[in-house]
Amino acid sequence: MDDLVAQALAVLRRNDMGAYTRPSPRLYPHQWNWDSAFVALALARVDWTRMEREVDALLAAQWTNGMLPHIHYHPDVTGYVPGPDWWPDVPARRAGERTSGITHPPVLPTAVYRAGRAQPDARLRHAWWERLYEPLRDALRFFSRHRTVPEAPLVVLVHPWESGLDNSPRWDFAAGLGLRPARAYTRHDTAVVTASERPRQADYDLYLYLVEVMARHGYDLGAFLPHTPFAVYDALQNAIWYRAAVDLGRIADALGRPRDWTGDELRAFRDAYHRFLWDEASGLFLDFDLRGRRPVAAQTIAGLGAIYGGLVSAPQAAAMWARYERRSRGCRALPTVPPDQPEFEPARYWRGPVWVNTNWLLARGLEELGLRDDARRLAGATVDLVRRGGWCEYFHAETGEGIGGGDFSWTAALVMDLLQEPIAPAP
Ligand code: 9WN
Repeated sequence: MDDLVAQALAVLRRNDMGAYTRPSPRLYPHQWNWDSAFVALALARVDWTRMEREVDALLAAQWTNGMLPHIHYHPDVTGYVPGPDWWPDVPARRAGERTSGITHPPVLPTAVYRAGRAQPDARLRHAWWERLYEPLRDALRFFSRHRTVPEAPLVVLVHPWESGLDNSPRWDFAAGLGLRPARAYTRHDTAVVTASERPRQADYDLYLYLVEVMARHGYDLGAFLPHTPFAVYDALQNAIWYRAAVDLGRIADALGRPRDWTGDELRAFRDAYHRFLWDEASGLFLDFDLRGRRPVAAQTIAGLGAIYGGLVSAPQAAAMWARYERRSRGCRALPTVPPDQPEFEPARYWRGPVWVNTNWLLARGLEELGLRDDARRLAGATVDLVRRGGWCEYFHAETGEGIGGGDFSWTAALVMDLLQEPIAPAP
């Protein structure tokens, strides 16, 4: 086994909580949704049984309406804010499960598709896909049925944490409103990581304010929409949803089931994605603020999400990619915010640093579109960054120094994936 793969696996083993892999030892002790999806990808090739357990633990948090929460709390672990007491009365399918009341980018169906492909025994693969098909379908359907408004099939993001890119400059329009939760709280994150690399106080105040609004209205979009300042078509969340629906369709084909989203439905989604989100001036897709009825001006890596989603042609993807890369000169590949943006901060969380998961999404997206040279370059740069900077949560956009939480699971998992399923050279 490649030395780096062995080291990555050791990180995952150190974070193994039995049924799930915590994202990082001190910062994130519970199970997070898209983190576990990334971890499953890596485990599929080295420990199929443990991988199945990881996915089962995540699905055990599923709600009656299909939603897969962003956090599945471990009942015996404390020290994360907000804990489950901030999310009362969650309608989990399995009584007694403690979860958050929002969801996360739906990477899981795609991870299950890719993990299944890595299983050489077709009988095992099919049986596993068969067992997971309905919970995964319900998790995606939740977005279509409970997170849309009549004007479009696009899904509505209701909390910055749901985007996975918590303090992205895209959410500054809401963080600037000065909203605060009624309940007092003490942050846990800044006791572990230096405050200058984490979200600001105003961001946290918004996060917890929104938690209270949602909990008060039974976590139901229809009920809280008039009361929230935050309802957005997120360009990345929507791209991830689309990719997941396509990949679930591939699983359905393999199982001989009818597809749950027809070609016409997916086309309508794609049209709406372009109509609402494309920004010719920046060559990126921008988010759309549903309350303010306007595009969110901030330009970030989320605007390239369509490359992962397969929502653009190869020439459009190549042009978007080349432009973002050009704008990012002087940075490691690929900063989460281009350095020409006024909000760029090279060491602060999702406001500039390089993250392995956003690089992975783009590398795999470029690969699928046939842009293999670009995909290989990005994958190579990502592995090098980690080889030099360590198994960190994110990397300083200019120096490449590893920062944030240490022993970070998806950094390990996705480097493993890139090394174990390398992108083939262009023909
Ligand atoms: C809030 C676990 C999660 C990731 C997110 C990342 C961060 C949590 C936090 O950590 O969010 O959900 O406490 O900051 O932003 O993408 O899933 O790794």
